Amino acid sequence: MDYGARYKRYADMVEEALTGGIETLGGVSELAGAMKYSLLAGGKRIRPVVLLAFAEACGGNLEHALPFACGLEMIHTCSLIHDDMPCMDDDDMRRGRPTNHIVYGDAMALLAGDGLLTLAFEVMLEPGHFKLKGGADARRAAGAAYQIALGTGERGMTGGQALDITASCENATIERLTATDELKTCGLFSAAARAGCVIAGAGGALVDSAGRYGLLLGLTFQIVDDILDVEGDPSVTGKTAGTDAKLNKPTYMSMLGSERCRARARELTEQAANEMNAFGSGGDFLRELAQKALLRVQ
Ligand code: GRG
Repeated sequence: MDYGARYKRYADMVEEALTGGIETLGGVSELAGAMKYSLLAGGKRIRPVVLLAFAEACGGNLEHALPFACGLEMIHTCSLIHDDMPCMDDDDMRRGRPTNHIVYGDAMALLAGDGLLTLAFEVMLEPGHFKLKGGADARRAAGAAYQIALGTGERGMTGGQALDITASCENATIERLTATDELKTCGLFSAAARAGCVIAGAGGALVDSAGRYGLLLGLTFQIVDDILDVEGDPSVTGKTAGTDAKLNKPTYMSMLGSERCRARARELTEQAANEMNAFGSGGDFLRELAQKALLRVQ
């Protein structure tokens, strides 16, 4: 199967599972509507694709991995909803449609994020509640959920976001920016890679290589995101352009400029691809995925 077909196969599995499972909600219908609005708004589904690909590269079962892939996408969606709110980046477009708080109001958007964050752990630990088969060994499942919690919280994405909101062009250094993104954006990419290995029962050295791959891919991804914020076409990115400059936020673009950003992203992509050597030919898809992350700005 070629790269594109394989990406689509993983992304379709996730899309179908999210679409079927979200219908199990509805006890509080406005909240369920707000959660569904953002979760099923499209998106590349790259984090769950990475998780499923690592599970397969380690010889794991995709049905066992799917609840974790879905959970990760719910957490990512929560982070987008909260990131767009007026108290954070104050954005009005996301995934090609008005942001959650524009449609549902701030309070309901906050709760939609909370609902998705907690639903993620419910689905990972009790897949049947979300119409998924699951079936993973309980110790592996706890280990994968732990990796995802780690990448999400203060030691991961949430910690990175806290550094991000206190950053300004006045106190910016490239080291501080990198340290921020290693948590904020790389937290979930690393968690995806590590959790995919853990659910498949892979051991220490592979999990560590996967974690480094996730970190390098996450940094590449953030640099590309920064370039697109300046140069991207909103009809393609689905987001308003120029948000970072409006907020006077330090970014790779503001600090390095377009050419050096591209060179840095190419270097990181090479390093990420090298981490996949530990997985032999099982790592081919993920090697290509790292290279494709760059294509969005080439
Ligand atoms: C969820 C516990 C919890 C906390 C949230 C608000 C926040 C804390 C973190 C913000 C993290 C954030 C939005 C980082 C930016 C990462 C990024 C480059 C997002 C864009 O991801 P894509 O391009 O988007 O994968 P799609 O729409 O394709 O899914």
